[in-house]
Amino acid sequence: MEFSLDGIWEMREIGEEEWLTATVPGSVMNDLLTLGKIADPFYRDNEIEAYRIAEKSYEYKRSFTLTEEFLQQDQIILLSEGLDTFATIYINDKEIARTNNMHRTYEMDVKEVLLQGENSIKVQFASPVKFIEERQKKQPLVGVEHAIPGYPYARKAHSMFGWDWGPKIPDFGIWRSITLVGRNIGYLDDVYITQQHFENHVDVNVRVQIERLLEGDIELEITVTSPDGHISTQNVKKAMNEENFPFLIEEPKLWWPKGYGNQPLYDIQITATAAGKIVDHKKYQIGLRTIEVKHEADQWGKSFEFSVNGISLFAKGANYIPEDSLIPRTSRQRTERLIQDCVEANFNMIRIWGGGYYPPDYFYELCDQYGLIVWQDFMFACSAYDVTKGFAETVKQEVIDNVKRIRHHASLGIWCGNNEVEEGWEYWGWPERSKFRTDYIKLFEVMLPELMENLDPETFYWPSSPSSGGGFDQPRNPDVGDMHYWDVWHGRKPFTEYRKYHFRFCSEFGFQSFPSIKTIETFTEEEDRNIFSYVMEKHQKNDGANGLILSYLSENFLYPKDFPSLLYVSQIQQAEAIKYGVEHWRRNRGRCMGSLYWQLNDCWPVASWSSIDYEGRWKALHYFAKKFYDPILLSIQEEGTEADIYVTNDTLGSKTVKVEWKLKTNRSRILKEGTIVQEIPSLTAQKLEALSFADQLTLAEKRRVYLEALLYIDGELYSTTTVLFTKAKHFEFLDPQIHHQVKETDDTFEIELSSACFAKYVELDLDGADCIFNENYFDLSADRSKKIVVKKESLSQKLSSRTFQDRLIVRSIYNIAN
Ligand code: BMA
Repeated sequence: MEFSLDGIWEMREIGEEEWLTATVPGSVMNDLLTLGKIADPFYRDNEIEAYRIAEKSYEYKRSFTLTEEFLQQDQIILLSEGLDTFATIYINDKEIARTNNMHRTYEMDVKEVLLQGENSIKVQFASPVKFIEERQKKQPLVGVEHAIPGYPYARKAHSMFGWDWGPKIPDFGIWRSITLVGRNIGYLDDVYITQQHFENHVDVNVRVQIERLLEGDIELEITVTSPDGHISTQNVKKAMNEENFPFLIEEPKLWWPKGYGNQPLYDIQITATAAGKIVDHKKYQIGLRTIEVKHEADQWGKSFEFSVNGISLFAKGANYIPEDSLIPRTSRQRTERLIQDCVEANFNMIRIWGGGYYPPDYFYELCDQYGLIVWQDFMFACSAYDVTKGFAETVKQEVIDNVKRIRHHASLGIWCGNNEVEEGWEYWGWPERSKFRTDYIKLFEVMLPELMENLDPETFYWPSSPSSGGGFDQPRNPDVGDMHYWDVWHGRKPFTEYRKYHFRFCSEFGFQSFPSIKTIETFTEEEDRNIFSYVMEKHQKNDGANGLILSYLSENFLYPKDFPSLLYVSQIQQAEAIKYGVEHWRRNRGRCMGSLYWQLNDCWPVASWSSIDYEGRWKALHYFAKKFYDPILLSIQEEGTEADIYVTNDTLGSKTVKVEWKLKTNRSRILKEGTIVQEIPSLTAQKLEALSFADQLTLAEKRRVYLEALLYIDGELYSTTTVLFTKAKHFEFLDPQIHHQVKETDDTFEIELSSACFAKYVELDLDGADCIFNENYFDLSADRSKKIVVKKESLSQKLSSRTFQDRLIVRSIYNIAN
């Protein structure tokens, strides 16, 4: 029997008189915000006020009534799935436990203190800020400069203390469910599901461990239900403390990441019964697949590639950070939207970055269901750690809790010790001779791998990202292991630098932009809307980076005429930068086998590296990602007056493609053209043609001429791309006079667009509403119209054809200065 303690509680600052209404799971700041006691911490500079709350301590309480029957259970535990972070728990005024780790699941035996009838529970939370400040004063630890110093002391999402994209508002509270769980006779302590793949079948083994509370027979029943509803069952009448149930699955339906096949899932249910009564029950969903990470010596160095069911794939995705600085605002629904946005942009992987928290179960369920491979960091990032006995113990428990919770998921592809800690020790000027450097090895190269050997030997463990395999052995070696490349952006180099490298797997690289004007409007007043204003700088956590965006703009684009144009062109620039890198690495498929750009999402409205802003709006980069991550990619590598045309085929079948190329003037008059038909074998990148336009591209013509390529598959136009031979700021764009017309069907709006001459980066947006266009920030040639489709279900509000048409805003690069 269970008794949920979720729901309405009361809370107050410790020392205050008045109790306020609170919600559990929840958080201090979210409760205060709901009550109107604080203003929205994301608005203007309200972050400062919100931070003050984290300097105080709060307490939560509620009462609850238990029956005699409930109390008669053999064991009763208080199951706390998430206490953030420094909590002391009292039941009926007796102290039960103290906690210090947000990432842990705590089980406390509380039967002795519970009463029949009315009971009370109180949870006191000490200020997280005070805790780290005191520790840091005694013994400073290095970490990132954007966070409150001392944050590595707390097993609490680092980025809650501030990051170079996140505010310093370390919220706290009972952040996940809290339940009284009664147990009788025995319970399912651990279930471990493994699979072994053979030519025509898969052996699935379900290992069940039982914890006994009393003597007596426990019967176990295990049911495996295949995706087509076929059920197989096994049971044992008198279970031992450990039992193994092997299932032979013939004609297995394999799970594939998005782009390679379907995501069939098998249900596994385990029921424990004693004397005819169910005493425990657990259920899991698994996918039948193998995921290996190949890290092997080859002619370039040492590979880093994911192989699923024996197929080596190019990983395409981005880095995920916590979805909201106020965690209670997150939901399955919101995450599902984000995961859908990922698969829509042709991702097959998502990296859960180590500076946040381990996502809830539904995150992994959605990744299983939609076909995203999860790169899972353990929650350590960019800092030194003091591995005391106590620290090691709580981390060990945290690892056990989370690995056991997550390891059965089909989507789980890799466990990674940390984000950039090995790199920090090697390159960031941290003290050479330090106990903490030794602690690094202890934690990430001894303790974690040992634990993983036990808990999840089937999933690849990688000590750090980036790494070349560990031991401080050149973690930034571009030819070995994975790589974080930040010379573009933090190193202020132009994004053309990306082409100088053939990383084996680029797990981080990024470029900033501003969010949509509609998002900026949510946290600013009219007078704030200038990128160097106090408020805009408060919403830029990478110091001086609004200037850096502008500095990069000066290299590439004309000076924008107003604030909205600046936002727009900042997004174009970001999209072009990342595309420049990804297309290059995909052209070098085989040597490079992965690209995860920094970063997918935001945790509040901010200027950042994200491709989707806090309000869920797709930036230009996300639309570009959909194209540059397309399984079949047409790309042009231009250099001077040369242009090489490539097709990358990341599908499981070979493709016969036709590519037409046309050298055109800015009025879209064709100067030269050609056609290539070629077979592109599965999982390869091919150079189709090396073009040279030295004759056509005189200095003056360079500024008026573009190359367009069109890819046809089975006679249908599949995609198009264009390149300029000069920087966009120097190209002679003419007024394209874009004409558009909206047509309505049952579930869509279709926009037909045409232009009088070449139009680049055509942006569609809705005034006062949002939707997802099937394509955006595209180019228009004067000799061909284009149809863009909007599914009505993607609209943020219902619009008639008339209002859709009225609210549609169309602009292109020409408009930034005109
Ligand atoms: C990376 C990340 C983050 C950071 C980002 C942008 O290296 O791991 O720490 O937010 O760069 O600077």
